[in-house]
Amino acid sequence: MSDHETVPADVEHEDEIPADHPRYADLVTRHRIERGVEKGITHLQGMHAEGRGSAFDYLLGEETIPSADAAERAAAAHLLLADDPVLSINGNVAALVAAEVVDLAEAVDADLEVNLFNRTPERVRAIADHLREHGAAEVKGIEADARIPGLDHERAKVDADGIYDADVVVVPLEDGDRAEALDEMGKTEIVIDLNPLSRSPRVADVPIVDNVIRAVPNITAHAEELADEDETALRGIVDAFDAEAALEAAEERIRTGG
Ligand code: PTJ
Repeated sequence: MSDHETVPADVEHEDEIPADHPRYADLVTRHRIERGVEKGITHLQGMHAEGRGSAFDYLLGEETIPSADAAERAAAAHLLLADDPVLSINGNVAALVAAEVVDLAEAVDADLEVNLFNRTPERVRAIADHLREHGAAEVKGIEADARIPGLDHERAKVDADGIYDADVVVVPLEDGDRAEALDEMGKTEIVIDLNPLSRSPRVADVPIVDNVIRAVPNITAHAEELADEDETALRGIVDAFDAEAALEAAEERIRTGG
């Protein structure tokens, strides 16, 4: 006999998943991704991405490790210092943390921009509507009137007054090509990715090896706590962060559990 309730065979709403289930967080995540696919927000490939991510998360202990928390604090400091920060939103991010990215955008005065690997006008619209349903006042990325140089796929399509002009960009679940191209453009990149060996966190100024579900609200919490700090204090946090050490700590945790 298990000591928790069983999960219904067909979950209509995530409230039906018993909160005391040992795999609760993972079940909620899977459910949100499935719903995202059904609503036309998430690409089918987003399910593969989530599967890969959850394997890394399992090995991390499904918690925000200290080096990730430090990265999230450094990310908050970068965003507060930025002139034109942008949060890049894809189909997985919209399905998993729509309300949370809207909160973060408000906390650091950033724009939200839809940017998709598998871009179609229908998905761009569905994601923008979904973000608005969760409180976003304005969503960029629909016009896509500029291109990231050196990229020949759909992720090159950006707004001239959005990602193209941004000084700091948060790119969760990014593909390596665009991460490198944004780096080439001289932008400060904050990448959220559970795989520390992936190319995107490796080119990031701030690699956050954590689940986007925990990372986004934690960046917001740090931003709220740091909101009254002056520029010197924020610069101190940014300068003290060591990206290489953060990647090494995450890899160590995944490989050895330590
Ligand atoms: O919505 P689109 O069309 O832009 O497509 C989005 C996906 C995610 C399908 C696309 O960007 C893609 O195929 O990405 P990859 O190459 O599979 O990379 C996704 C990375 O995110 C992998 O390194 C995963 O380990 C990681 N990942 C998956 N789920 C999470 C995650 N990282 C943080 N939190 C997660 N929940």
